[in-house]
Amino acid sequence: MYKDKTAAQHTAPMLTTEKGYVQQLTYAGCTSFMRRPFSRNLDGIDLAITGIPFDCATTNRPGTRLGPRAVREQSTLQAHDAPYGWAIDPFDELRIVDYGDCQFDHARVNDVPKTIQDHISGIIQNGTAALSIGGDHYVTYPILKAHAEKYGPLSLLQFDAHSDTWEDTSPDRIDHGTMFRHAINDGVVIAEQSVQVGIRTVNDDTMGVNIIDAPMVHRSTPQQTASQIADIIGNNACYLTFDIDCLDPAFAPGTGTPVSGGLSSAQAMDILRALSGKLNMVGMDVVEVAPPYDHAAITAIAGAHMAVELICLWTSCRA
Ligand SMILES: [Mn+2]
Repeated sequence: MYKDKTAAQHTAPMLTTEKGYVQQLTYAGCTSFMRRPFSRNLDGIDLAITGIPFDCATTNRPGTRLGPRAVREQSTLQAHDAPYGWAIDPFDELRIVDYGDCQFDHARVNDVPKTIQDHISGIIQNGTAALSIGGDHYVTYPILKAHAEKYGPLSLLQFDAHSDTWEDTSPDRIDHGTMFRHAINDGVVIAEQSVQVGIRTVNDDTMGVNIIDAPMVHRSTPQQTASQIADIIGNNACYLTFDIDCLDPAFAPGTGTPVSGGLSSAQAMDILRALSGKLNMVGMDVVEVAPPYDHAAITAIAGAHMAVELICLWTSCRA
């Protein structure tokens, strides 16, 4: 429901970094994430949303370079009211901006990982947290490195159909199916204190990561899954990555490598809500939304919702 605002508040919505909701027509305006102001001034900012429009590490269908723009657009559907199902309201309680996208030279692919890492380091160095919107899942690797530099070795909480720890011939390869193998070998991620949720593809070498696969999720209540996750991660600094292909293709068809048998949006949201206040979350992302294969923006809507859920979870976990 629209909150009643004065004409002045309606006409100058992008010019403030104050707390609270920004009122614009759902179908109009330039679409920042959740109508947050675009800003690169992070003084006093709690959370910055940033897009990482890179999809050159994709093994199957490309297109996630268009993900940040699509997720921003669909987030306007939620930009008027408090998120449902949470006791807290990040958009009313915190200062949150849209930091815009990571800029890189598309023709110098080998330079992109370092550019992404520096981009994220620049956001988080002075106490602002980052939520990144992909991009293919490779982007999480340099983002993890930036967070590990600040917080030390991380627990990875990964919602995904795929482990992304497959064999690789070299740590220099830029591949969205092998980067967590390298992150574990680098010491960026602690395998034993990490957990992958929703897995439904074969990889015999788990690298020691805990796996709650999709059938296990379906046989459990969301509260049981959440308490397993919380037990594994404990109080370690935790980075949450949400590959939209964790959701079943019925809920997220617009992605590079969809796999049947996945979670529903409702299951994922229930698990995230059941984790409220239970993690030491330091950063987060939503990746692999690929608009070229989407229908009626189903996947971008799911991506925007998951991003808001992650923000709520992160807020609930702040000391
Ligand atoms: Mn995946």
